[in-house]
Formats: sequence, structure tokens, C-alpha cells
Amino acid sequence: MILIIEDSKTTSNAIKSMVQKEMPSFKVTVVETEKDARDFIDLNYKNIFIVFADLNLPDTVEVGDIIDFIRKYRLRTIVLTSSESLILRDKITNKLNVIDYVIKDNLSNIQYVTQLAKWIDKNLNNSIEAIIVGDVRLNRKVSEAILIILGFKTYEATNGKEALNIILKNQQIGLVITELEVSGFNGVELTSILRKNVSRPLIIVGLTASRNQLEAIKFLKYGANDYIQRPFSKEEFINRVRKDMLVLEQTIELEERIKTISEQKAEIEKLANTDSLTQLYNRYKFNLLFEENIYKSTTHFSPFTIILFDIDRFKSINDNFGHDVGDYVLVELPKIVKTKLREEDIFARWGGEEFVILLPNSGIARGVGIAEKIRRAIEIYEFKFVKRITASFGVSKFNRGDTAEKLLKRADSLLYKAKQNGRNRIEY
Ligand code: GH3
Ligand code: MG
Ligand code: MG
Repeated sequence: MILIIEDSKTTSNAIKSMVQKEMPSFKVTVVETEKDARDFIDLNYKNIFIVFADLNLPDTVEVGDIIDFIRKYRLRTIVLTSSESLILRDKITNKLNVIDYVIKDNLSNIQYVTQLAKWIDKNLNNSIEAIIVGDVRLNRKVSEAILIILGFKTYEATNGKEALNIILKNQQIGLVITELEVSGFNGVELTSILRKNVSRPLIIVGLTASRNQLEAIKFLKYGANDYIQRPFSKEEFINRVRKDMLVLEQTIELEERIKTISEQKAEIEKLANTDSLTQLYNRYKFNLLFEENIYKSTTHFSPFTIILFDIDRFKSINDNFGHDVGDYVLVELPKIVKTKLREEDIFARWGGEEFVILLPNSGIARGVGIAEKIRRAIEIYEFKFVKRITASFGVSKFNRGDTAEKLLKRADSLLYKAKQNGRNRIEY
């Protein structure tokens, strides 16, 4: 829930409609006096996400009382004021629970704080964590207080080594706020170590009181995203962190998009190269690898051999047992064949019930040997339904000067010859 404490209807309506537009999941409640505000908060503080609070209400005794009351409940507060007085601004925004102030009736100002509230809500929902690195406890506490109202869960580390351990252990840490000088490491060392050891997107922001520009620039050079010069105002700190974190969000989004695209690409590639029934390479992929091997063989003088084989009388399997049983044989047969091949051998479905194997670094002897092993393995395998089947083979070695077509034609003629000579045999 979002609470608006404001006696001017014009102002509360402007804020309410902006909030409802930007953060539609939140219920908005408006109260007009301090008394109503106190009563409402006493009862509902657990459900309040953020309070917009006017400082001058009809029953206000002392300006700022209401802020102190809200602070007791640790509720995030945005102050509504009608003047941009610096004194007021410092006095109010220095309070721990105050995130920012708004000049009433300035619509773009209202829009700005609403966006800020929306961002804080997102931080809480995404459970983004931050680590604060520095020797001085008080300095860490200043950063911590701001980061907590911004919706971060925080860790603290007093030196670089400790910081590195915590960051490596906690994957949700997306933001590192580090002093430029810390014992053990300095911020520059820590940054470069983090960049080397953490692959996930990480925003690193440095804090320094030193006016040493060179050191700060070195810090950026080693991979920091930003640095903040002391003394800084809460407004500056918040806006720098917010801007830096936007980079993180965009990086994560971009990485996710790249991942999806490369997954899609791999899927498309697989589809383009694979025979859908047998999951073997298809003819298209085989031809690519065939050309590659011809090139390799020509430049490295390494031999290769191809085996073309075709199931005998496959048509009768379809005729006698049905097309589905024919399909089953086409899926089952490659499993037998693969047990006789090495990792680097290329095995593809050439078409129909015809298969092709390319054996890199193999002469005719290995080609014939493998073909014989496969022939034998098929012959003795007991297929479901059809029991025994056989296949015929043509084996041919690549000769210098061969084109893919020429070599295949030779293998095909040999396969034809094997069929002519009685099937279930090898010709080479
Ligand atoms: P041969 O011993 O001379 O090779 O005789 P065959 O019957 O095996 O040869 P033919 O070329 O006459 O028949 C091949 C059959 O394979 C014809 C075709 O319907 C069938 N076929 C081709 N692709 C598939 C497929 O994906 N699934 C099934 N079930 N059958 C297929
Ligand atoms: Mg056949
Ligand atoms: Mg055939």
C-alpha cells in the first residue's frame, strides 16, 4: 500500500493518479491530518510500502514531527514541500528514512519520485543484493542506510579479500560499493580481481574522499562503472547508483536475449543438418562434411574411404509389416551400425533405406573391414516383427582428383554390383 499524507486535494490527486498509473498493483490511501496519519500508520504500518508526507498539515505543531513519527516505523518516505529551501532540504533529506522530497504541483517532480518508488519496488522484488567495502564503519553505515531504503539487501566487508569471498559466495550480489582505499587490497586491485573472477554482470562503484583524479580514473580503467566523490549528498548517491544499476539491468537483459538467440540458432542448425526419422546427419550435412574431407585429404595427403549401403528388399518389409515397422527398422539399424564406428566417422542417411559412412584417415582395408563388421552385425541382429534383414555395400577410397560426385558414383556402382551378385555382400 502507498500512503499519501496531504491536506491539499489538488496535490494528493496529482500524486495518486501518477502512482496508480505507474504502480497499478498498489492500493493508495490518502489522509489529510497528522492525527489521521498517526492512527492509520499505527494500524497498517506492516502493509505500507512508501509514504508521501506533507510537512504542513492543519494540525501540525512542529514541522518535521510527522517525519520523526514515520521514522519510528522505518517506513520509506518522500517529503512533499512547497519550497526548495536548502535548509529545509538538508534538514529533511538527512533523516534516515527519507528518500527524497517533491516540490508540490510540479508534475515532472512527482513523476520522478514515482519512478524512484517503482525502482525500489523492483529492487525488493528482484532481491538484488549489494556489498559495501571499506575500513571505516561509519562510512559503511551511511552507504548501507541509503542502500536499504533503496530496496537492496546489504553485506559489509572491511577488506578486499573478505569482499571477494562474499561476492563469490552470493550470486545475488549485483552491486559493489567500495572505498578506493581499503586494507588488504585497494579498490583498484579489488576491481580488477573481481573482473577476472566474476563472470556475471556486476556493478562496481567507488567512493573516495581523495581529490586524486588519477587514482579515480585508474579505477574506471580497471573496470569500475562509476565513482562518487566525498562529500556526497544522498540525492547524488541515489541517482548515481540508480543510473549505474540501469546498466546492470540492461546487461542482464541483453545477455538473456543473446542466449535465446544462440539457442534458437543451434536448434535451427540441428534441424537443418539432421534427418528427422533417424536423427542421423542428412544428405545436406553429409555433403558439407564430404567436401571438407576432400579438401583436407588433398592438402594433408590423408586418405579417406566411403561406404554406401542399402537395406535389401526393404520394400517387402513395408509391404508385409506396414510402413511403421519399416520406420522402426530404419531407426533401429543405425544403432547397430554406430557400435562399429569411431567418434570421428561420419554417418548419414543418404535417402530412403540407403546410408553413407565416411571414414576419415582410412584406406580401403579399413573401409572393407568396417563394412564387413556392419554387414555381419546386421545379418545376425534380431529385429522385432521382421526378424532378420540384410544389407548390401559398396566401398570406395578417395583418389586424388576425385570430386564428391565421382567418388559417390563409384560407390553406387559397387553397391549396384553387390545387389546384382546376390545381396548381403560387399563390393570394393
Ligand atoms: P533392393 O534390395 O534392391 O534395395 O530392394 P528394395 O525393396 O530395398 O529397394 P526399393 O528401392 O525397390 O524400395 C525401397 C523402399 O523403401 C521404397 C520406399 O517406399 C521405402 N522407403 C523409403 N523411405 C522410407 C521411409 O522413410 N520409411 C519407410 N517405411 N519406407 C521407406
Ligand atoms: Mg533397398
Ligand atoms: Mg534403395
